Amino acid sequence: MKHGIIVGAIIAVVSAAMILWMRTIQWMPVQAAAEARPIDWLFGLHIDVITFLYVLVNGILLYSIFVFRRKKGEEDAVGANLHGNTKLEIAWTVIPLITVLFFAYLGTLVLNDISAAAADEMDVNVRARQWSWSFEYPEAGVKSTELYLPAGRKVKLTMTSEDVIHSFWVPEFRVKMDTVPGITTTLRITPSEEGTYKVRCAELCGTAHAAMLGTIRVVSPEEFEQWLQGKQAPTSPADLSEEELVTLGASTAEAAGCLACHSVDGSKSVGPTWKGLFGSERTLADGSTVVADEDYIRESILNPKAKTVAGFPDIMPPTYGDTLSELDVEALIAYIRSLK
Ligand code: HEC
Ligand SMILES: [Cu+2]
Repeated sequence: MKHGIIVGAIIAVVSAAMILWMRTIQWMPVQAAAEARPIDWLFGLHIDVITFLYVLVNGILLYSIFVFRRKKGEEDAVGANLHGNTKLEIAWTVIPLITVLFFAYLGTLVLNDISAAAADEMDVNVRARQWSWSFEYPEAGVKSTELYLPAGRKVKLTMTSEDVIHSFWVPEFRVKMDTVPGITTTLRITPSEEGTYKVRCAELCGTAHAAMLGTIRVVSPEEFEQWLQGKQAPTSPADLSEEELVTLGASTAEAAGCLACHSVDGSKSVGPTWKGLFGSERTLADGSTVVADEDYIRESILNPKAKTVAGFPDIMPPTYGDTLSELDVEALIAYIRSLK
């Protein structure tokens, strides 16, 4: 009994001190979304409980090691033989069970809170692929490789993947959601701090997984509107000059993720460089050769399985026929043609 009171008092004092100390530690990056607050609150509560448990286990352990150690003259003594303690076992089963269930309940409340819909939320579609992100604002008809978001407005991200499972993760927003081929998943974010952040792929997805970063810019609502208007692309094909087509092709190549695998400066990458590609003679995997004219490049984009360049793996995504418009393809060809 005496020991129980002493060790109980030590644990109470030390765990209170450690919990206060732990609360001064900044574990997380800045909170840049409204969703970060309830998540961090719950995380902090976990840390409090974990700290208490750590002190409880180690406090009793250290107290026993020092207070009940073998003393001089006790060399031949034999310790008492104990056969379990039913009350103790019930206590250390029931108390943790209640604690865990309580945290599950809190977790459900927080999850419901952060995934709730808002009346004025903005829709953004997210596509992940090896190894890039692209974003589409369906109401405005705008596509982008950078995710621009107005501060203070809830966005609903509807996500999918074109190849393997990826995961959309922005540490500053705290939230994370897998993108899965064949189905759509949703995630809601209410950015609160203007600034630039990175979306990181959090699901190992192949060679360039670690480089699968996308830029997120949280800006004021006015700046967002301006950006959106500036991005509104021409929808009618063919009435662009060659120069405008090349510029559009360069941004399409970025937006469609081509540049994750193709360089434009002659350097080696996952796929062949585009520099000097147009008009050159290509050797294919089966040993035959073909001249890289417009039709060959169009086929390479829309049906990459048809011909494979010698020395490269046949891994170019076969989905561009579904996602690129005719204008996109024309612009890409013009861009590749311009890279002499
Ligand atoms: C995941 C990597 C990857 C992505 C993304 C990718 N490609 Fe490719 N691409 C390749 C590889 C690898 C080859 C060579 C093997 C083959 O021919 O299939 C290739 C071949 C090509 C060729 C033929 C090149 C040559 O040297 O003859 C063209 C043209 C091309 N890609 C255009 C594109 C365009 C345009 C996009 C974006 C819309 C794109 N690729 C996206 C990997 C990729
Ligand atoms: Cu990925």
